[in-house]
Amino acid sequence: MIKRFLRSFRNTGDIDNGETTSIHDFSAPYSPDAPVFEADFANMSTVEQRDFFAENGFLVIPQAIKPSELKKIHAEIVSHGLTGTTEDIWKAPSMLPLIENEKIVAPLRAIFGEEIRFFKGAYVEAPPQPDAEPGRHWLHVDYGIGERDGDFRNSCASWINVGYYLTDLSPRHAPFWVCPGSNRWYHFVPEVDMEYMNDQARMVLAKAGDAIFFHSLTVHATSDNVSNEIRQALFFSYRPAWARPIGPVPEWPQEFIDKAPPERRKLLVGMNQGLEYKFSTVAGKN
Ligand SMILES: O=C(O)CCC(=O)C(=O)O
Repeated sequence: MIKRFLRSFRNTGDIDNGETTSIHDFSAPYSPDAPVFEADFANMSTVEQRDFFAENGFLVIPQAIKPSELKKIHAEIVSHGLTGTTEDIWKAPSMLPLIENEKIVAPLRAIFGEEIRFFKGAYVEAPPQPDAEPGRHWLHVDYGIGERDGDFRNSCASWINVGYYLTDLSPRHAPFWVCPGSNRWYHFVPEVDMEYMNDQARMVLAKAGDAIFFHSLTVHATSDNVSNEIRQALFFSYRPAWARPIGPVPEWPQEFIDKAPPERRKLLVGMNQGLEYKFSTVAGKN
């Protein structure tokens, strides 16, 4: 199984020949009363959110999307035919303001400083498999995924995935799993088997409209959706502006930038720029 995992991530074919697979083919059974991580996320100040994230490598932002906006997003997913896993999401207008959503941008700036960039957005749905037993997928970190295929977007020195959950998670609705504090463990290499950390993994049961931040070096996993409903989520990726990727990445189309309001535009420019850029902000503000 480890060989299959490595091959799927590395995509080199040099480990052995044969069928390709993905991290989603692995499923470690878990009991519905497996440990759930809970904290008073609703009452954290921005500084407390920053400190919680530094300590644990993840953070929940309750109600990052208002119920009225969530309703619109669900309707547009249907009317614009979003399905499976896709980055072709901007035809649905309700997706656009999520980029500069103050509920997530304020804690992102507390964590990374004023100058942040938005570099990727994707819609991901997990179809229902009500007859299956719940299973957690492979523990992994997001740093560097795609690099071997020439997609350098995940290779920034430091970045955060913001999962916007559009469905209530439960032990049967593909809960998010995380190893709290794994962002501060420096001994593992990305893309290797991390299943020995199994006993440290905790479920996080976001509600529809909540966001979960997870750092590119935080060990985490998704899981099977054994409910009767589709599990829908959006993953939006942000980095500090200084942390440019190690290879060339596409810029956002000029038209996309030109049409954006000022708050969004700031987040979309200079995808290939990094430390050489002259930043206007002062570090260590908080
Ligand atoms: O589906 C989820 O909750 C987490 C997704 C995930 O593991 C990832 O984006 O790397």
